[in-house]
Amino acid sequence: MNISLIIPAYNEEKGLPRVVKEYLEWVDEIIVVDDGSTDGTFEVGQKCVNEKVKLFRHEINLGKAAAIRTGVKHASWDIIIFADADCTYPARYVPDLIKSIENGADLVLGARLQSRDNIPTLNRLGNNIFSFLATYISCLRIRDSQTGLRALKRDMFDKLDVKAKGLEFETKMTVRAAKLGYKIVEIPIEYRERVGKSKLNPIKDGAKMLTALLSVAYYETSLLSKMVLLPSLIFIAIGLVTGLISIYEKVQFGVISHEYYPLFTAFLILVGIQLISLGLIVDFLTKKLDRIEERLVR
Ligand SMILES: Nc1nc2c(ncn2[C@@H]2O[C@H](COP(=O)(O)OP(=O)(O)OP(=O)(O)O)[C@@H](O)[C@H]2O)c(=O)[nH]1
Ligand SMILES: [Mg+2]
Repeated sequence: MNISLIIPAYNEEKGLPRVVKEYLEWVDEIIVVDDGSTDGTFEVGQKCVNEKVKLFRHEINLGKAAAIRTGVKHASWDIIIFADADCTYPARYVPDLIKSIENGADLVLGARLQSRDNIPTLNRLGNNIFSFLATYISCLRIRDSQTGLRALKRDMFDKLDVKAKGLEFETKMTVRAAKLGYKIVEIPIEYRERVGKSKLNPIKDGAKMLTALLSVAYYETSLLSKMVLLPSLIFIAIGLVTGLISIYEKVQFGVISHEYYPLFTAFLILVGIQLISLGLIVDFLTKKLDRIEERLVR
Protein backbone atom coordinates (compact mmCIF):
# COMPACT_ATOMS: atom_id res chain seq x y z
CA MET A 1 0.00 0.00 0.00
CA ASN A 2 1.39 3.42 -0.94
CA ILE A 3 1.30 6.16 1.65
CA SER A 4 1.07 9.95 1.45
CA LEU A 5 2.16 11.89 4.51
CA ILE A 6 0.66 15.34 5.04
CA ILE A 7 2.55 17.85 7.18
CA PRO A 8 0.75 21.12 7.97
CA ALA A 9 3.34 23.70 9.00
CA TYR A 10 2.94 27.13 10.48
CA ASN A 11 6.16 28.84 11.53
CA GLU A 12 8.06 25.58 11.94
CA GLU A 13 11.38 26.44 10.26
CA LYS A 14 13.30 24.48 12.90
CA GLY A 15 11.24 21.31 13.05
CA LEU A 16 10.08 20.90 9.44
CA PRO A 17 13.36 19.75 7.77
CA ARG A 18 13.96 17.22 10.54
CA VAL A 19 10.44 15.80 10.26
CA VAL A 20 10.71 15.48 6.46
CA LYS A 21 14.09 13.75 6.76
CA GLU A 22 12.84 11.37 9.45
CA TYR A 23 9.66 10.29 7.60
CA LEU A 24 11.20 10.02 4.13
CA GLU A 25 12.19 6.36 4.48
CA TRP A 26 8.77 5.33 5.86
CA VAL A 27 6.35 6.81 3.30
CA ASP A 28 6.00 7.10 -0.49
CA GLU A 29 5.17 10.79 -0.65
CA ILE A 30 5.40 13.79 1.66
CA ILE A 31 3.19 16.81 1.17
CA VAL A 32 4.16 19.88 3.17
CA VAL A 33 1.65 22.69 3.39
CA ASP A 34 3.09 25.98 4.56
CA ASP A 35 0.16 27.91 5.96
CA GLY A 36 1.24 31.53 5.46
CA SER A 37 4.24 31.24 7.78
CA THR A 38 6.07 34.45 8.59
CA ASP A 39 9.41 32.79 9.40
CA GLY A 40 11.65 30.75 7.08
CA THR A 41 9.32 27.70 6.88
CA PHE A 42 8.68 28.08 3.14
CA GLU A 43 12.37 28.53 2.38
CA VAL A 44 13.47 25.47 4.40
CA GLY A 45 10.52 23.59 2.84
CA GLN A 46 11.80 24.44 -0.66
CA LYS A 47 15.14 22.92 0.20
CA CYS A 48 13.39 19.63 1.10
CA VAL A 49 11.53 19.36 -2.23
CA ASN A 50 12.49 16.38 -4.40
CA GLU A 51 10.69 13.65 -6.38
CA LYS A 52 9.04 12.42 -3.17
CA VAL A 53 8.50 15.72 -1.32
CA LYS A 54 6.04 18.34 -2.52
CA LEU A 55 5.49 21.78 -1.04
CA PHE A 56 2.33 23.89 -1.21
CA ARG A 57 1.78 27.31 0.22
CA HIS A 58 -1.16 29.36 1.46
CA GLU A 59 -0.46 33.06 0.96
CA ILE A 60 -2.14 33.81 4.28
CA ASN A 61 -2.64 31.77 7.44
CA LEU A 62 -5.86 29.78 6.94
CA GLY A 63 -5.56 27.38 9.90
CA LYS A 64 -4.42 23.82 10.37
CA ALA A 65 -7.62 22.24 9.02
CA ALA A 66 -7.37 24.18 5.75
CA ALA A 67 -3.73 23.14 5.41
CA ILE A 68 -4.69 19.50 5.90
CA ARG A 69 -7.44 19.78 3.26
CA THR A 70 -4.97 21.29 0.78
CA GLY A 71 -2.58 18.43 1.52
CA VAL A 72 -5.22 15.72 1.02
CA LYS A 73 -6.33 17.37 -2.25
CA HIS A 74 -2.81 16.99 -3.64
CA ALA A 75 -2.05 13.56 -2.21
CA SER A 76 -1.28 10.89 -4.83
CA TRP A 77 -2.00 7.82 -2.72
CA ASP A 78 -4.96 6.21 -1.06
CA ILE A 79 -3.55 5.98 2.45
CA ILE A 80 -3.06 9.25 4.23
CA ILE A 81 -1.04 9.92 7.37
CA PHE A 82 -1.01 13.23 9.22
CA ALA A 83 1.92 14.33 11.38
CA ASP A 84 2.90 17.67 12.90
CA ALA A 85 5.94 19.67 11.81
CA ASP A 86 7.38 20.01 15.32
CA CYS A 87 9.29 16.70 15.65
CA THR A 88 6.98 15.43 18.40
CA TYR A 89 5.75 12.30 16.59
CA PRO A 90 8.41 9.63 15.88
CA ALA A 91 8.23 8.16 12.36
CA ARG A 92 8.88 4.59 13.49
CA TYR A 93 5.16 4.04 14.16
CA VAL A 94 4.18 4.31 10.48
CA PRO A 95 4.21 0.50 9.89
CA ASP A 96 1.96 -0.04 12.93
CA LEU A 97 -0.50 2.59 11.70
CA ILE A 98 -0.61 1.00 8.26
CA LYS A 99 -0.98 -2.51 9.64
CA SER A 100 -4.09 -1.40 11.53
CA ILE A 101 -5.56 0.10 8.35
CA GLU A 102 -4.84 -3.18 6.52
CA ASN A 103 -6.58 -5.02 9.33
CA GLY A 104 -9.76 -3.03 8.77
CA ALA A 105 -9.46 0.07 10.98
CA ASP A 106 -11.13 3.17 9.55
CA LEU A 107 -9.17 5.66 11.63
CA VAL A 108 -5.89 4.93 13.42
CA LEU A 109 -4.71 7.26 16.17
CA GLY A 110 -1.16 7.48 17.49
CA ALA A 111 -2.15 7.78 21.15
CA ARG A 112 0.42 9.74 23.18
CA LEU A 113 0.54 7.39 26.15
CA GLN A 114 4.31 7.25 26.64
CA SER A 115 6.34 10.31 27.78
CA ARG A 116 3.14 12.27 28.38
CA ASP A 117 5.27 14.75 30.36
CA ASN A 118 6.26 16.26 27.01
CA ILE A 119 2.68 17.51 26.60
CA PRO A 120 2.53 20.82 28.54
CA THR A 121 0.62 20.43 31.86
CA LEU A 122 -2.42 22.50 30.88
CA ASN A 123 -2.68 20.79 27.50
CA ARG A 124 -2.40 17.41 29.21
CA LEU A 125 -5.27 18.27 31.54
CA GLY A 126 -7.35 19.42 28.55
CA ASN A 127 -6.41 16.27 26.67
CA ASN A 128 -7.64 14.07 29.54
CA ILE A 129 -10.94 15.96 29.77
CA PHE A 130 -11.57 15.89 26.02
CA SER A 131 -10.65 12.23 25.74
CA PHE A 132 -13.04 11.44 28.61
CA LEU A 133 -15.82 13.44 26.92
CA ALA A 134 -15.10 11.81 23.57
CA THR A 135 -15.26 8.40 25.25
CA TYR A 136 -18.58 9.27 26.87
CA ILE A 137 -20.10 10.67 23.67
CA SER A 138 -18.98 7.80 21.48
CA CYS A 139 -19.14 4.87 23.94
CA LEU A 140 -15.65 3.89 22.68
CA ARG A 141 -12.54 3.99 24.83
CA ILE A 142 -10.56 6.92 23.42
CA ARG A 143 -7.40 7.84 25.30
CA ASP A 144 -6.02 10.57 23.04
CA SER A 145 -8.71 12.32 21.03
CA GLN A 146 -6.42 15.17 19.95
CA THR A 147 -3.32 13.44 18.65
CA GLY A 148 -1.79 14.87 15.48
CA LEU A 149 -0.47 11.50 14.29
CA ARG A 150 -3.27 9.63 12.55
CA ALA A 151 -3.88 7.46 9.51
CA LEU A 152 -6.94 6.88 7.37
CA LYS A 153 -7.97 6.19 3.80
CA ARG A 154 -8.74 9.11 1.54
CA ASP A 155 -12.41 8.15 1.06
CA MET A 156 -12.78 8.08 4.85
CA PHE A 157 -11.46 11.65 5.00
CA ASP A 158 -14.12 12.70 2.48
CA LYS A 159 -16.87 10.78 4.29
CA LEU A 160 -16.02 12.39 7.61
CA ASP A 161 -16.07 15.89 6.07
CA VAL A 162 -15.00 17.51 9.36
CA LYS A 163 -16.17 21.09 9.75
CA ALA A 164 -13.37 22.83 11.61
CA LYS A 165 -10.83 25.57 11.04
CA GLY A 166 -8.00 25.28 13.52
CA LEU A 167 -6.55 22.95 16.11
CA GLU A 168 -10.02 21.67 17.12
CA PHE A 169 -9.92 19.69 13.84
CA GLU A 170 -8.49 16.51 15.37
CA THR A 171 -10.93 16.37 18.29
CA LYS A 172 -13.88 16.84 15.95
CA MET A 173 -12.60 14.23 13.54
CA THR A 174 -12.22 11.62 16.29
CA VAL A 175 -15.68 12.17 17.76
CA ARG A 176 -17.32 12.29 14.35
CA ALA A 177 -15.71 9.03 13.27
CA ALA A 178 -16.77 7.40 16.53
CA LYS A 179 -20.33 8.68 16.26
CA LEU A 180 -20.69 7.48 12.70
CA GLY A 181 -19.77 4.01 13.92
CA TYR A 182 -16.38 3.72 12.23
CA LYS A 183 -13.69 1.50 13.65
CA ILE A 184 -11.10 3.52 15.54
CA VAL A 185 -7.85 1.92 16.67
CA GLU A 186 -5.32 3.52 19.00
CA ILE A 187 -1.61 2.69 18.76
CA PRO A 188 0.31 3.76 21.90
CA ILE A 189 3.19 6.02 20.93
CA GLU A 190 6.00 8.01 22.47
CA TYR A 191 5.59 11.79 22.36
CA ARG A 192 8.79 13.80 22.06
CA GLU A 193 9.49 17.28 23.28
CA ARG A 194 8.55 19.94 20.78
CA VAL A 195 11.07 21.77 18.58
CA GLY A 196 10.17 25.46 18.16
CA LYS A 197 7.30 27.46 19.66
CA SER A 198 3.83 26.01 20.35
CA LYS A 199 0.93 27.35 18.29
CA LEU A 200 -1.68 25.99 20.67
CA ASN A 201 -3.46 28.56 22.81
CA PRO A 202 -4.83 26.44 25.68
CA ILE A 203 -7.63 28.91 26.46
CA LYS A 204 -8.72 29.91 22.94
CA ASP A 205 -8.21 26.52 21.28
CA GLY A 206 -9.47 24.72 24.40
CA ALA A 207 -12.70 26.75 24.29
CA LYS A 208 -13.20 25.85 20.62
CA MET A 209 -12.68 22.15 21.37
CA LEU A 210 -15.08 22.30 24.29
CA THR A 211 -17.77 24.05 22.24
CA ALA A 212 -17.30 21.46 19.51
CA LEU A 213 -17.67 18.59 21.97
CA LEU A 214 -20.63 20.09 23.81
CA SER A 215 -22.52 20.70 20.59
CA VAL A 216 -21.85 17.11 19.52
CA ALA A 217 -22.91 15.89 22.98
CA TYR A 218 -26.14 17.91 22.77
CA TYR A 219 -27.05 16.71 19.29
CA GLU A 220 -26.10 13.14 20.09
CA THR A 221 -28.07 12.90 23.33
CA SER A 222 -31.33 11.11 22.66
CA LEU A 223 -34.60 13.04 22.93
CA LEU A 224 -35.76 10.79 25.75
CA SER A 225 -32.65 11.55 27.81
CA LYS A 226 -32.98 15.28 27.14
CA MET A 227 -36.59 15.10 28.39
CA VAL A 228 -35.25 13.64 31.64
CA LEU A 229 -32.04 15.67 31.94
CA LEU A 230 -33.45 19.16 31.26
CA PRO A 231 -36.11 19.14 34.04
CA SER A 232 -33.59 17.66 36.46
CA LEU A 233 -31.25 20.59 35.86
CA ILE A 234 -34.16 23.00 36.46
CA PHE A 235 -35.01 21.17 39.74
CA ILE A 236 -31.40 21.43 40.91
CA ALA A 237 -31.19 25.11 39.94
CA ILE A 238 -34.37 25.98 41.91
CA GLY A 239 -33.12 23.86 44.83
CA LEU A 240 -29.84 25.75 44.88
CA VAL A 241 -31.65 29.12 44.85
CA THR A 242 -33.92 28.22 47.80
CA GLY A 243 -30.92 26.73 49.62
CA LEU A 244 -28.79 29.84 49.13
CA ILE A 245 -31.68 32.09 50.27
CA SER A 246 -32.01 30.00 53.46
CA ILE A 247 -28.26 30.15 54.17
CA TYR A 248 -28.20 33.91 53.54
CA GLU A 249 -31.16 34.55 55.87
CA LYS A 250 -29.73 32.31 58.59
CA VAL A 251 -26.31 34.00 58.46
CA GLN A 252 -27.63 37.55 58.06
CA PHE A 253 -30.72 37.55 60.31
CA GLY A 254 -30.38 34.35 62.38
CA VAL A 255 -33.80 33.07 61.21
CA ILE A 256 -35.15 31.57 58.02
CA SER A 257 -38.35 33.37 56.97
CA HIS A 258 -39.57 30.46 54.79
CA GLU A 259 -38.93 27.55 57.14
CA TYR A 260 -39.93 24.95 54.52
CA TYR A 261 -37.16 26.14 52.09
CA PRO A 262 -34.38 23.81 53.41
CA LEU A 263 -36.69 20.81 53.05
CA PHE A 264 -37.69 21.99 49.61
CA THR A 265 -33.98 22.32 48.68
CA ALA A 266 -33.09 18.81 49.84
CA PHE A 267 -36.10 17.36 48.02
CA LEU A 268 -35.42 19.15 44.71
CA ILE A 269 -31.71 18.32 44.67
CA LEU A 270 -32.30 14.66 45.50
CA VAL A 271 -34.96 14.31 42.82
CA GLY A 272 -32.67 16.18 40.39
CA ILE A 273 -29.77 13.79 41.04
CA GLN A 274 -32.07 10.76 40.66
CA LEU A 275 -33.33 12.09 37.34
CA ILE A 276 -29.79 12.80 36.09
CA SER A 277 -28.79 9.22 36.89
CA LEU A 278 -31.87 7.97 35.07
CA GLY A 279 -31.13 10.27 32.07
CA LEU A 280 -27.53 9.04 31.84
CA ILE A 281 -28.60 5.42 31.99
CA VAL A 282 -31.23 5.99 29.29
CA ASP A 283 -28.64 7.80 27.15
CA PHE A 284 -26.07 5.05 27.59
CA LEU A 285 -28.55 2.34 26.65
CA THR A 286 -29.84 4.29 23.64
CA LYS A 287 -26.28 4.78 22.35
CA LYS A 288 -25.44 1.12 22.86
CA LEU A 289 -28.58 0.08 20.96
CA ASP A 290 -27.81 2.58 18.18
CA ARG A 291 -24.34 1.14 17.77
CA ILE A 292 -25.62 -2.44 17.66
CA GLU A 293 -28.17 -1.36 15.04
CA GLU A 294 -25.47 0.42 12.97
CA ARG A 295 -23.28 -2.70 13.03
CA LEU A 296 -26.21 -4.85 11.87
CA VAL A 297 -27.01 -2.44 9.02
CA ARG A 298 -23.39 -2.15 7.80
N1 LIG B 1 -1.27 24.88 8.64
C1 LIG B 1 -1.30 25.28 9.90
N2 LIG B 1 -0.72 24.52 10.77
C2 LIG B 1 -0.74 24.94 12.03
C3 LIG B 1 -1.37 26.12 12.46
N3 LIG B 1 -1.22 26.22 13.77
C4 LIG B 1 -0.51 25.13 14.10
N4 LIG B 1 -0.22 24.40 13.05
C5 LIG B 1 0.56 23.17 12.93
O1 LIG B 1 -0.16 22.16 13.57
C6 LIG B 1 0.72 21.34 14.29
C7 LIG B 1 0.28 21.34 15.72
O2 LIG B 1 0.44 22.59 16.34
P1 LIG B 1 1.19 22.70 17.72
O3 LIG B 1 1.53 24.11 18.00
O4 LIG B 1 2.33 21.74 17.69
O5 LIG B 1 0.06 22.23 18.74
P2 LIG B 1 0.07 20.97 19.68
O6 LIG B 1 0.87 19.88 19.07
O7 LIG B 1 -1.34 20.67 20.00
O8 LIG B 1 0.76 21.52 21.00
P3 LIG B 1 2.28 21.37 21.51
O9 LIG B 1 2.28 20.22 22.46
O10 LIG B 1 2.58 22.65 22.16
O11 LIG B 1 3.16 21.09 20.32
C8 LIG B 1 2.14 21.88 14.03
O12 LIG B 1 2.71 21.16 12.96
C9 LIG B 1 1.88 23.32 13.61
O13 LIG B 1 2.84 23.82 12.73
C10 LIG B 1 -1.99 26.91 11.47
O14 LIG B 1 -2.56 27.97 11.73
N5 LIG B 1 -1.94 26.44 10.21
MG1 LIG C 1 2.84 19.91 18.60
